[in-house]
Amino acid sequence: MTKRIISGTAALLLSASSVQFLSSSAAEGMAQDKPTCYFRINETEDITFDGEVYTIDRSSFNSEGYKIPVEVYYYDPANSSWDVNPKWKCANHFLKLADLTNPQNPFIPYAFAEVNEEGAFVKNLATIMTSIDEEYNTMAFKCYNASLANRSPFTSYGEETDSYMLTSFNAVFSPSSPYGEYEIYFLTESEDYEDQRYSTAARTIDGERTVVVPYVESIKIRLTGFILGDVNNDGAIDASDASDTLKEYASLSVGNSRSFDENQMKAGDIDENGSIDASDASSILRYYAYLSTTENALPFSEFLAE
Ligand SMILES: [Ca+2]
Ligand SMILES: [Ca+2]
Repeated sequence: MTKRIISGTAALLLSASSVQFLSSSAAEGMAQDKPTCYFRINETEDITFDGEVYTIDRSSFNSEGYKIPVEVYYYDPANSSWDVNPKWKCANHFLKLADLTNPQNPFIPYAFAEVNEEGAFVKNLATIMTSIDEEYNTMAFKCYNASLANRSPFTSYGEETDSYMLTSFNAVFSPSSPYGEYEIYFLTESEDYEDQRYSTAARTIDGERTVVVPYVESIKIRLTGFILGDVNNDGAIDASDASDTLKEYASLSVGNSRSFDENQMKAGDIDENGSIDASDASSILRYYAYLSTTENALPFSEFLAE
C-alpha cells in the first residue's frame, strides 16, 4: 500500500480507504485481510479532484466529447491472489466505458508483470481476459493462474500488488452528455440479470484457498457546463425544451419568480439577452426542426449565426 502515497490524489484515496479499512477490520476481525479494488484518474489541466469527486467542464470537450483515462488497481494486503476478477459499470450511458487494455499485449508494467534475468518482460503465470458489455456499460477483467495443478499466488511486480495498475480503460463522455454527477462502480453482486458475474478474488493463504468479494471503491466524475438549448438537461434539444422555455416565460410574465436554475437560464437564453422569452423558445423549436431533418447538423451556436 505504501506506493499509493506517491500521488496526491492517491494519498487522499488511501487515507479514506485506510480509515474504512481499520474500522471495518475492527468490526469484522479476519475480514481485514480482504483485498480492495479501486480506480484512479490522474489530475490534468482539464480534470480536477477535490478528494471526493473529479470535475471536468464541458468547455474541455472536442466534437467527439471527452476521453478520461482511468486506471484500475487491486490491493491485496496478503499478496496471495491467483485469480483476480474485477467487474465494473457506469449506469449512465452518456459516459461510455471503452478501450479496456490487456497489459500483456503489448506488455506494460502492471500489478503482476514479471521480468526475466535480462530485465525483459516475460509472459508469467497470469492469463488475462478482458470483456466489455456495451449494452450494460460494464467491463470485466480477469487475471488468473490457468494451471489447475498450481494455485500458487502471482508474484507482484512492485512491492505491493497496487504498486502498479491492474489495467486501464477510457471513460468517454459523449458530446451531448448532461451536466451532473456520474459514477463508475465495481459490481459486488449481479445487477442486470440473474447470474451476472461480479467482482471476486481467489487467494491461497497458508495453503488454504478462498474466494472473496473484495472491498471496492467507486469514483465520481462531475460534469459541469450547460448545452445551449437543452433546458431540461436530458442530452437532447427538442420540443420539450422549447415548451419548458415558453412555460418559464409565461410564468415569469405573470410575476412568478424564476423556476429555472443558473444552468437552465443559460441553456434557455438563446439570444443571450439575459432573459427567457418567447423568441428563445421559438429559436429552440427552429433548431429542433433543423436537427430532425439534417444530417451532420451544425451546433446550435453556428446554426444561429447562419
Ligand atoms: Ca432537452
Ligand atoms: Ca433571451
